[in-house]
Amino acid sequence: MTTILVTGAAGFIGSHTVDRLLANGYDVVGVDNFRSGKRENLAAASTRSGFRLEELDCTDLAAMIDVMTRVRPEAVVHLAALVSVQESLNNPELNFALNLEAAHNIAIAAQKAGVSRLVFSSSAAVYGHQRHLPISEQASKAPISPYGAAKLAAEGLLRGYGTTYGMTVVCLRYFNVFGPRQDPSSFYSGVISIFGECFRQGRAVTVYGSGRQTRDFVSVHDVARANLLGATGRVERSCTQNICTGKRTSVLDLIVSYERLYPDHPPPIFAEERAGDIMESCGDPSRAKKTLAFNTEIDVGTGLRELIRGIPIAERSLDPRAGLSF
Ligand code: UD2
Repeated sequence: MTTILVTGAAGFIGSHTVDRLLANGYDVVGVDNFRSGKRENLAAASTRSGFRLEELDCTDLAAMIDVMTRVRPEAVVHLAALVSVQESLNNPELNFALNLEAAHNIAIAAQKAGVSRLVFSSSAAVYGHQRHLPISEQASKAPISPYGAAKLAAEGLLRGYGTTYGMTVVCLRYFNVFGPRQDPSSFYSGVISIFGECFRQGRAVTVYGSGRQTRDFVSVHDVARANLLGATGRVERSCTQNICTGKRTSVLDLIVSYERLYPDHPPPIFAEERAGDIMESCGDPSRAKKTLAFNTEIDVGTGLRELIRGIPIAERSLDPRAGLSF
């Protein structure tokens, strides 16, 4: 049986990735230290015989070497991270430890265990401000936050280690991921999860800046499928690609969508633009289509309906459809 090790397994993207891998017949060892991950995210996975959890911290190199050499997975999907641009500005040391040092540890441990494939959760934040949209992978990389800088540095580190040690490294630059299980509870949470909570509770949302800033919102179900393809698909050599829809949605567009469902909601409050905030973000998805045969299947409207009205799309998106190499 093929085993995949997933770090950050109890997190938002991690837990969907675990579910997806299990649904496609893989055994999964999940690693999480529960700093931001939640046990309830693994409720379904924990009932499956093919799943095991190791409560460990990726910043602990010895622990990573130990778990990798015990498990000897065919592939590793490294998702453990500090996920908030704002938190990286407030705590750059923690950002360095979780987003760069941990990546180094994972690569070293994976190499010692003879892992042949490593998938890395990079981010659109590596691009910083861009004039030309959609953003292709060749665009200049000019991060404007410690978060984006660490993700870019980790990509370089992992690609270099991959070449040195003969490991295929697949870097996936996620754009703005949203969907069920995204934690809405802090200032550091993703905008869709925060807005959803405010609208449900009848509280006004806060818009930072004009609200005309745009994002390429990609469903977590699609991202989990991209991770599956990155870990198990036919990939010839190390590669880096955007995981995005190619469509732009502004913060104000999001509010309009929510207001249709909650017509009597109080109007938004406008506040100062946030430091490190990118104005326009929209990715070019064509390379992922070529290298991973990956296309998004869920648009932002469908994803929002799932969140707001509880119309499930998870089951449909869990249908195994990937051309797998193991
Ligand atoms: C997201 C991801 C980050 C990274 C990046 C890639 C999260 C928490 N962060 O950062 O990990 O992958 O995308 O591009 O998912 N906003 C409001 N009101 C609110 C909250 C946010 O107006 O209550 C605005 C915010 O100022 C920004 C936009 O919404 O312009 C998106 O903010 P975000 O925190 O959801 O995500 P971002 O793009 O900073």
